[in-house]
Amino acid sequence: MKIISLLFALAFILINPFTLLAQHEHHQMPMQKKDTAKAVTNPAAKKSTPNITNKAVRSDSLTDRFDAPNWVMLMASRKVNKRGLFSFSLMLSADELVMGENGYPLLFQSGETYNNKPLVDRQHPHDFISGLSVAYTHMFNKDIDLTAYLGYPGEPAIGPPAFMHRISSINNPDAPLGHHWQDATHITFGVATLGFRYKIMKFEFSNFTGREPGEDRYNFDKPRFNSWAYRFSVNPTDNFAIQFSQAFIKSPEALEPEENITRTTASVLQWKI
Ligand SMILES: [Cu+2]
Repeated sequence: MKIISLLFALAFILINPFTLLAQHEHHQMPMQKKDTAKAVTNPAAKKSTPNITNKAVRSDSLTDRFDAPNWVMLMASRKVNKRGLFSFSLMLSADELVMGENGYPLLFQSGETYNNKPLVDRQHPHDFISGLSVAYTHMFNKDIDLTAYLGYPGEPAIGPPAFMHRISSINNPDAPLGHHWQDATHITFGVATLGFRYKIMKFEFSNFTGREPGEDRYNFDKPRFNSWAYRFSVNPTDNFAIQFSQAFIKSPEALEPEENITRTTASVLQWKI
């Protein structure tokens, strides 16, 4: 296949020494020690103080405190006849290689597991192959086109673009705290989406695998195609994107396989560079 345009959308490894430093200072703060001492000497406080700390975050191991989320994305597209566009995308992440199997420290973050326990105050590493997809768009006229998309893994039509594709991640590559609830579906092993665009509006419908990626970040999880989603978006100007979406996700969490989730999201993105 002749690739006529090859685009590196994001190609960086971001190491954030300030986060490391902040974690370190926090750990060393004398105030912290004083508070802990108080809590221990006052039995009432001891009983009522919930354990909101995460051992892993406060551990002295340097690897547990290392924060360097990273990803690289490759996109290629090719015109097919006069009205078609074929595109391919690949997204790779060396999160696990760089930061280990339990990801990086992120206060109040949750989502996915490490050694079959929920991750708390940490962001899980992303899969080595975080995206591998093909899409075909057929233009009927300048106002109307139809897109078919297949991803393994890929991103179903739920929510705003995942945080790593948002412009805000250029300055802050750490996952936002809403990641697990809002756009965690961006790595889904098995997605098929149909999208219909009319002028500035787009309607998409996805069939996908509900289960989130497993702890093995180097494999391809089993495709199940047991969940559904739709998204309605409007892009009124070049720097405004509005969407409303709903997803019916079957058994997303490995630790709570009986639970299904209906996720409803609405977002407005505005950017300026
Ligand atoms: Cu993610």
